[in-house]
Amino acid sequence: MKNLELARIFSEMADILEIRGDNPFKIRAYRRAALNLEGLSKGVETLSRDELLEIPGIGEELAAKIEEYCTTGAVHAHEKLKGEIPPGLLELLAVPGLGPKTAKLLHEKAGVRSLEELERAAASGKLAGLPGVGEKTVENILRGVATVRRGQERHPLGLILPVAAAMVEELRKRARLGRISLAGSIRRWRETVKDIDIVATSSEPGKVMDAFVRLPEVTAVVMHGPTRSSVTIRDGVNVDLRVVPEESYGAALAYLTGSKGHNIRIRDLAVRQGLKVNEYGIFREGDDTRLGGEQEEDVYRLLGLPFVAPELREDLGEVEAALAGRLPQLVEAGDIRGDLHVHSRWSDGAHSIEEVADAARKRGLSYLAITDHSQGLGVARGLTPERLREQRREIEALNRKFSDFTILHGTEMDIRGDGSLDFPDEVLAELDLVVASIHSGFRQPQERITARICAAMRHPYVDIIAHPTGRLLGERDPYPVDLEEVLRVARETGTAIEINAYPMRLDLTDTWARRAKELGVLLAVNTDTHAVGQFDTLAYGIAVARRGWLERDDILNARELPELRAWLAAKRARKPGKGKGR
Ligand code: DGT
Ligand code: CA
Ligand code: ZN
Repeated sequence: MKNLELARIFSEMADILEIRGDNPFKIRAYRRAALNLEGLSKGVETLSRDELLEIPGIGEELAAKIEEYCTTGAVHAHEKLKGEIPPGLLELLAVPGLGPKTAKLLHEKAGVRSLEELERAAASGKLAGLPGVGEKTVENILRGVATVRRGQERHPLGLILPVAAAMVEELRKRARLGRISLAGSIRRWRETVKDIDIVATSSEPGKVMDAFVRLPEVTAVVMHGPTRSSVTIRDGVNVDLRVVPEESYGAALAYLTGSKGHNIRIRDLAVRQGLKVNEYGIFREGDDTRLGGEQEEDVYRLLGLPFVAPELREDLGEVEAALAGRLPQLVEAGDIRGDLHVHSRWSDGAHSIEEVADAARKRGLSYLAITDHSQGLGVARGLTPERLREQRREIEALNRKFSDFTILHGTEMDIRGDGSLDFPDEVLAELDLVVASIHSGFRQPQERITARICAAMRHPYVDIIAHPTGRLLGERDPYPVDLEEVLRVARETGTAIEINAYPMRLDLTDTWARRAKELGVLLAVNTDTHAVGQFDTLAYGIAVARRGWLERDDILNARELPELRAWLAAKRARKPGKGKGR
């Protein structure tokens, strides 16, 4: 499917011609051709010369360029044009409000050849005074450059998914939609995403496009086409929407969900079976008979594969596993029975134990562990052994009130800087469950931090290691820790490792979760809730587990309470260094 690639080439040619101040008719012709290629429902590579000429805006000259691209993979005139301007000049066009005319001016009058030079020139006052460039324009340029920079970064899924879901909901209200879904890395639940991809069906694609570019979140319209549009929302995040025919929806959803690597594997597999899979459907090679594509399941079924969950589609062995009938039965949010890392007002949480328990019960959980911070963590109002005993009495009283819910009494015990534990054994012995984690000494060398965590795991009372790398996405790098060694000792000591569901943490990562399973280490998916709304972040932790190929049996808190209690009792009874990890 070469339509979009060609559209990009033609629109880039128009940009370059405009920067050079070329013939406006020629420029408009390229833009028009690009737009029409975007909206085309058939691949240009399948069209004859006569059929190409039927596309609005495509004459002999452009048709020849299309054919040239289909056979050689490049358009000579495009390559030639690109060679005639400084390569950095095109990236200026990504700045909102900065068109080819201004780019030309900036280049000729201020010698600007790249985004970086633009920023420097604007900041140094070099731009003010250029014809038509006032103080306001300079301000806008600087703000625009910052937006582009941010747009080039990846964004934590936890910040983007809620916005994306809200846009989908709003669009549903404002336009007549058939089916609609998020696609791309968001649908695969990658921990960070570059942009938001949406695919939909509608009998009125034009009206959907109009509604889309007018959504309240939109700060700039990058492209407004008949079936595809692209906008920028706050922080420079890009949102792409495609409306496809009903019969292509499943194929388009599969294509746009990706990943690119997964798509390539699927396409190769199809070719070997005499089939063709693209964003329009699944076809028989040769006579192009349509075999399916309305449902995403069609893609996999027609290749003889079981459905592959979006979270697995990273070309990390899922195609081989599907072929061999060995895909994992992935854990689901509904499998989780309880949460083993929860804070209350007793330390740094916002709600009482009762409020927290009510919220958990309303979400269908049957138990939770209150794990407030330990005494050493003054900033988080950590509990002394005396306060911990008081807390136990409150929990016992609450448990007497419930018939269908149980509160376990735990702690999130600090592993101190010197590797010692924050509570003595006799205090830990009174608790149902001990979560241990690091809150200080992040700058210690890797051996030291690894040794602290491993020493804690060798302690018979420690059940779970929480947020094992301490990272905060986009804010704080992980502390140096040898996770392979941590997992090895977790296996040896039968300690569970946490997948922290808080979307800015999400440590363990998906790849390490998968490694943990490989090594036979049990995982716990916990929300680390500090306010009751945070229970809803469980989905992010489950996504990490699923991306790590985990099944229900790999998750400690997917067990019913009696099995969990049995596991906890067995953990305490273990002789150090003996036995199986799970
Ligand atoms: P991101 O946006 O970097 O977080 O990750 P994705 O996977 O959402 O990537 P994106 O937005 O560039 O593209 C969305 C999907 O479109 C991608 O997952 C697969 C499909 N796609 C994009 N480019 C290609 C391509 O060149 N070949 C194939 N086969 N698929 C592609
Ligand atoms: Ca994307
Ligand atoms: Zn915590």
